Amino acid sequence: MAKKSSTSPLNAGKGGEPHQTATGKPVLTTNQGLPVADDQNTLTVGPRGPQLLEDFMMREKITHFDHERIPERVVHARGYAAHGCFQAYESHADLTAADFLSDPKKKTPVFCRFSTVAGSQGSHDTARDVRGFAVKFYTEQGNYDLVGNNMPVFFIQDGIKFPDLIHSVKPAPDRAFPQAQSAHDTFWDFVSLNAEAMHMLMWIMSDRAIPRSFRMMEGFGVHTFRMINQKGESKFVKFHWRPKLGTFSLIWDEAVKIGGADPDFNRRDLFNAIERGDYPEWELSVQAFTEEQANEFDFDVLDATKLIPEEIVPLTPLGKMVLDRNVDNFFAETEQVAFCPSHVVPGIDFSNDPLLQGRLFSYLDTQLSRLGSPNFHQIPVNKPKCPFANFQRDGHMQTEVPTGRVANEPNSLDDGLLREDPKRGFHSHPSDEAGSKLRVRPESFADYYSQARLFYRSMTEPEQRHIAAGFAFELGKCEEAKIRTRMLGHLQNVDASLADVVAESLGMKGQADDISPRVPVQDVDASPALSQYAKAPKSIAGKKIGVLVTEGSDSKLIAAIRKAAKAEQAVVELIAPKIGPMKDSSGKTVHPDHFLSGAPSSLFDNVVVAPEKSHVDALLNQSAAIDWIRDAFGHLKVIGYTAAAMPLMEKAAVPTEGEVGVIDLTNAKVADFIEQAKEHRIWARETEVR
Ligand code: HDE
Repeated sequence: MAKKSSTSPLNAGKGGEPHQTATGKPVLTTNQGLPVADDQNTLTVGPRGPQLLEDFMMREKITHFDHERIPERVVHARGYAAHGCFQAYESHADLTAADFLSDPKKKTPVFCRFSTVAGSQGSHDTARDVRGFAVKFYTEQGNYDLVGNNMPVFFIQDGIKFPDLIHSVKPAPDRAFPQAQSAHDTFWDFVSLNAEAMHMLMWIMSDRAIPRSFRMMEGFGVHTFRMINQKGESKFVKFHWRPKLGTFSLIWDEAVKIGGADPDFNRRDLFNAIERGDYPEWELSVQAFTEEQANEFDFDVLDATKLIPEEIVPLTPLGKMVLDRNVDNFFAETEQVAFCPSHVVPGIDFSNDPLLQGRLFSYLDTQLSRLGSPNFHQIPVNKPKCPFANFQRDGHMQTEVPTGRVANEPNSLDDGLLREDPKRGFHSHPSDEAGSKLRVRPESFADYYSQARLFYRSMTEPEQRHIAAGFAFELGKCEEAKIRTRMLGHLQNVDASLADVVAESLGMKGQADDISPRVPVQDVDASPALSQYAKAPKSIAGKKIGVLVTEGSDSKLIAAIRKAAKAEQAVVELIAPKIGPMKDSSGKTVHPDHFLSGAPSSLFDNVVVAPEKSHVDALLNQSAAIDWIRDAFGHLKVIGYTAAAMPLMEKAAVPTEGEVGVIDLTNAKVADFIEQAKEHRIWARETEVR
């Protein structure tokens, strides 16, 4: 549907215009610029004879093809990105010397990549997983990478455990499955032996792990960072991204079905939104707090398994990011972008969070093996947009041509070039550090359950149901009973009612291991800000209404739905039994967006069933049509229907009499449908259908 402007495939050499054919078309050349006369046939001896090794053009082409792939990212392999821009609302110079945050007039280009963690590049978008949320700010003081996730905490407290965590969630090394899933023994064995994972497990079993759209996802820097102003005054900060559209998620059954129907669901959604000019936006905020405040908290801010409830430290909005341009080439940009948490600018510094410190090593290291050269910063997407220069030289794929006799510093031979600037340069915050060399976990990191409890108890009822169902589903996939009983033991420490529901679902009541928390579990006050549904905007902006139509469907109704949706910045797509053009009731030609069997209702946020009467019999015999309606009901969508659709509704066993969110469009106005759709889902229906 979306039109991406076609771009030139040419790599015209510096200053060179491509050769042209007699018809004015650019000429195909080899990588050396040699015009190619025949790209269809290999050089052979006679028309049916052996091929010649001499065919350098064929060898160049095949050799290049053979080397097209680079290692995929060891984690976050599957991702999707876009370009955009960040602008501060006002000067935050009191907080940080970072100039992109201190000048509200400055528009800083950004490149933002979203990703799943566990699956390989070809896995599906809707896997239950953390989503990466990585932003590269091309500031005038150098590139700043904020490499975060869509959840504010992490599984482990120390980077040395990261390879174990990732090995446990990746496919088992002997059998190479399951792909893109945490629902298996190795993962649950590992996390159940690492109680520090409990808080993150709550998030990963929650709806946050199956976002409706990248555009509807929060982002978090996770670690505690520092901000330092020009005067050298420092505060700790936690970064937050808030989507303008609100935070929304899929339902698990929907996510599973979308995984088959459209494995590219999230990336297609982002691409299409940007192509149609519906640019996604996020607000960047920080929770800023002093070291003295940090010392008062009953958790350690250096522990990445803990968050700071907004009720304790509210968010300070800093500015806005808008993504408004899709990449021109996926490999060149999205695949080759190299994020490193160590890419900071003056005014932003690290804390001693041991997980963050581990990351400071890992990302640069991984880029070297992934991109193959310490010159990866020269790849256009990684290149700073401000001037950069130093005496680092040579290496694989050096594409710059550094000039001059001198490549060392200090020097007295090359006066006038490249000197440090203590005023503008980066200074680490001079914090006092002293102590013995140790391999220990701080005692202040020992409370593994209180914030898991805080998260669970801050959820609305549907959110709690989904968390319990998530645990039951995943543990139900574990073959080893000892893993399930161990996890049930942990859940007892988090919340006994949650543990009971999960145990009941698994048929394992009374089988929890007895696990003693290292420190007493606290009953902390709930943090309503953690619930995505409690604060969900009543809006269908950015969402999709799917309308099931046939030949002769009511043109006025379709037009009314389109008009109402447009006013709310939502999208309407028509789904028909045949993809070819058809006529609506006014005789106008309509081009459906989807072919029914390829577009289950799980792809849409809300649906309308609007067939023309004489085509209903044919639909009654199509399971795709009946499943379409039944699933929409099961996925708690608002369903609009016409009188003609009644036999379909009956066959799908969807109640129509007095059922909330099931709306007869012959009696009600489309406006009522839209108003109900703004609720996102009819949660009250959930206990009836599941
Ligand atoms: Fe990463 N992580 N990570 N991670 N991470 C990578 O770097 C690593 C962690 C995150 O779109 C890798 O370029 C270690 C937390 C994102 O390109 C690698 C530890 C958070 C992305 C790596 C962590 C993240 C990565 C793989 C524990 C949220 C994708 C490819 C100390 C704050 C960036 C690459 C993109 C990617 C290591 C933990 C976010 C191997 C060792 C916590 C969004 O370097």
